[in-house]
Amino acid sequence: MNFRFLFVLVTVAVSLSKQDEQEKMFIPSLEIDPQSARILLNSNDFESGSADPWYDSSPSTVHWVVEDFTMPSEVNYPPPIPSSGTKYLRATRDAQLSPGFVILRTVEFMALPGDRITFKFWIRSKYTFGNTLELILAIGDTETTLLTLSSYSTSVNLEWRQASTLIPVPEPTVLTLAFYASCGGNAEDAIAIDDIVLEPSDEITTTGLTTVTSTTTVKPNCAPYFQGNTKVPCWALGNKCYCFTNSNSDNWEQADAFCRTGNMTLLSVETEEEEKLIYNHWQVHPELKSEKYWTSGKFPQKGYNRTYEWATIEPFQRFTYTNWQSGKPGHSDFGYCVYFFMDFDFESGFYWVDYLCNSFYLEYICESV
Ligand SMILES: [Ca+2]
Ligand SMILES: [Ca+2]
Repeated sequence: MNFRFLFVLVTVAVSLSKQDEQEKMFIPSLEIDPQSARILLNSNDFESGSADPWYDSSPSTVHWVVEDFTMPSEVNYPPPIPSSGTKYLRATRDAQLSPGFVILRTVEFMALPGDRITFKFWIRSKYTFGNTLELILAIGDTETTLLTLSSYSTSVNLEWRQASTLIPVPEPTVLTLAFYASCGGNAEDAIAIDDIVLEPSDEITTTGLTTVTSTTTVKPNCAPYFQGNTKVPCWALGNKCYCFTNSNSDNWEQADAFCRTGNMTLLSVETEEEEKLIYNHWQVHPELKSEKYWTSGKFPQKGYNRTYEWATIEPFQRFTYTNWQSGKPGHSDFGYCVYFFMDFDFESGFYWVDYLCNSFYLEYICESV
């Protein structure tokens, strides 16, 4: 059912801080309560021509405008073809292509633990990093940056990309989301957004507001965060739960111990299918900021015919599938562990590297047992 037409509702003021004075004129005239606003955020592909429930609150001459691919405002540099439909939001400049700051906001809505925001974006600039695009979470006057996508701003970016992030709230919270962007004054400079979707966690439904989706795959029990730690988000992929650290930088022993505190173990890559699942997931989650993650792979201290094994639950299993970097492993000695490398530029893909277990500065992935 499309709930967008419930927009007729209701009351509740959108709060404005003084510095938002300039933006007042752009606040939508229909104001709604946070519970109803949540449903409006389910999905917007902009094909209706309306930006609701998102609204432009840009302080400069650049504004978010719904554009049709068949009638681009800047004909010399049209966006890449949308994967579906023809409309999207574009940071649209005046006839002189004056640069400026652009803001796209939601009304206040009720976010629930496990909520995820996913969207497509295209950002391009004459000079690398010339344009910026960030997704911001605002609770009252406190703002947190959820995603920074400015690194995709290059002259050669001709792709719609997908980004996705959890909304890190430990309990139901009224908040707003905003895209902050700056668009330069060169002809090549462009920013566009499409298909913004708010997905609730599978485990959480709001009575009377959300329809429960039925699913044929059996999903593992997977909380949105590792032990409630909002810095370690988790996802159900295939039939396992995986949690990714983002700022721990522990050595292998510490990483192994960390996962075990949540009744998990470090990642074991038993099949190519599992490996691709992890890599594909990592690719569309730019908030996962590391290229190197410890796995449970380790060279044993004792035993006959020693070889690398997955050090999870004893008896440890030898590798049956491998994806070593060319020339690796360089060491077959106790004291070496295995990290999973995924290339930020997506050029060299992903592979495994043997590395001193007592090295720091690596992140890691925990896997359900
Ligand atoms: Ca669209
Ligand atoms: Ca596994």
